[in-house]
Amino acid sequence: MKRFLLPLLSVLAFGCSQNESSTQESKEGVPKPNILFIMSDDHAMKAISAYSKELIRTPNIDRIAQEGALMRNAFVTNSICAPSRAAILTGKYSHLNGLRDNRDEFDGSQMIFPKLLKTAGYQTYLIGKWHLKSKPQGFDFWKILIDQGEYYNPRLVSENDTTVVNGYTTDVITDEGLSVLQSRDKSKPFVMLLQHKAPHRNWQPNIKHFRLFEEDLPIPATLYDDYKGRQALAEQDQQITNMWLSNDLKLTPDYYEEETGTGGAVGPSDPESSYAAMLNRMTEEQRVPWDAYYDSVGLAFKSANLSGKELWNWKYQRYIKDYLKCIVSVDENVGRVLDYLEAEGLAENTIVVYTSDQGFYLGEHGMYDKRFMYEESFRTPMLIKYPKGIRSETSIEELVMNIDFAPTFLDYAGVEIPKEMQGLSMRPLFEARGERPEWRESVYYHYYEYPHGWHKVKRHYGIRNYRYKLIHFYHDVDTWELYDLQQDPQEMNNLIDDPKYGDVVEELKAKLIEKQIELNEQPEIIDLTRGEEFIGGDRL
Ligand code: SGN
Ligand code: CA
Repeated sequence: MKRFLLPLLSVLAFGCSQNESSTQESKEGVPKPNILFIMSDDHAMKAISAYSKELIRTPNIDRIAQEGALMRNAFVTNSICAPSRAAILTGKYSHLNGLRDNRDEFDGSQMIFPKLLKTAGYQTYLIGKWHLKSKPQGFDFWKILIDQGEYYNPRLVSENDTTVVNGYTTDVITDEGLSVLQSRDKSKPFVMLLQHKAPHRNWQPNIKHFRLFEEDLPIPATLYDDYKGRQALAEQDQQITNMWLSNDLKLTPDYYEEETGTGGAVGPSDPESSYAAMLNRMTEEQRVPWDAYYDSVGLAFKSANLSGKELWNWKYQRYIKDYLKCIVSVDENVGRVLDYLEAEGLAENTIVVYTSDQGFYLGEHGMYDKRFMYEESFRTPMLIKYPKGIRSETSIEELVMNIDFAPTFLDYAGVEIPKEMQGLSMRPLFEARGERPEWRESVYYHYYEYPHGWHKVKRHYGIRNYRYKLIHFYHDVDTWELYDLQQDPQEMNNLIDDPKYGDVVEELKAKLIEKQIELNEQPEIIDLTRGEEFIGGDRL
């Protein structure tokens, strides 16, 4: 794959502001940009109004696209938390950075972009969710949640101590980030990873947002999908019907006879105790309004006495409303950070990214969670602004990936992109005028967390180009799926056995092998004709 070497001075075309406080300059005399990488957890594109106005308004997140670029086709390499974070840091796929699923521990000794920026004179900061198990390396300062973290009064760990900070986590993480920026060494450029817990399961909103979204929200067209022709989809355990009344939907046992779902857990689980423990974390001041609100929800639920499809719809509405309320808080806090950059005169020379570790199902195919290579979780939101280098209201259609962040940041910082990075700098896409630069024509995907992970999503890998998607599910199944995304954007019709598409399948299988070879996915042990025997990239 071609890497783009850019005329470094082209950034000058956008002019330089006088009031920048980063004095460190690249060799060419251009001030190195600051980098503020804001990532939330499980934020679906459909829940950002720059992409879709169907569910929510996110004016602050949208500002990033208005003042910069909206990436319309952004994908992850492996749609789950820790693997996605490792891919972003290293610019490499899971099979090369060694972190395939949430059970793995990140090898922190390897090359990651913050380390390279640190060597180039940057101050490097990490605040918020980390989830990589090993201690962060390459940061001048870090303060992180433990594992998934808590929504209220989170424990925050730094090099020297662990503290419990009172407040709502999205606010707390932002407060921490802003206070670090305020006390930074102003003679150096900075890179900060500001990583929210929200809107991850179990979607606990901030008290001040309880009363939002009182009206019911639209039901997705594929909520009642029958999974015909898609075996792996039929065998997953991440259906909204299987959510817990307690820990997901926030009813105390006073309001129901018995739990109605599996929650997608592997092995024994006790959602009622988890919910009780979560409530016990709260202060009296938080708990009183919490109980008042969710008791009213519980009472209404009890008197409605729902079952079947009505119960299903009720679960969907409960879920989506809490999820969106969590996003309102993320959006407000993105606004605080953007305002801070402006007030400090930093906005001009700071690259600001908003993204998520992956997409999420908001009822599509009847599901929540992520993991599948279907569009809703394979895609991720990506908005990038950099007034000096990216024009406002830019819309990019090329297939970009989360492994492209690292090379992009290095490129803008004037740091050489290591050959081992598999992503591409997105800078040529931003600087293109008229003719489009050469770019990848397809994206490769590989998911591994089965059978040991939550939600029973089978292992699979596949390839997607602008028109088609080919997926192979393996391990205890051996099934292939083909989608024509132009005809069937919701991926309801698996065309793998349709003779009309025989040539397309053959061509995509060849491209898939080509991709695996190009990405060093141990092609010599990948046998595409067999499922159970497949061991490429599998350590188990
Ligand atoms: C938790 C969730 C799962 C979720 C995983 C991974 N269960 O285990 O639903 O898939 O995290 O999420 S919960 O009941 O504990 O919330 S990830 O974003 O970290 O990959
Ligand atoms: Ca996640």
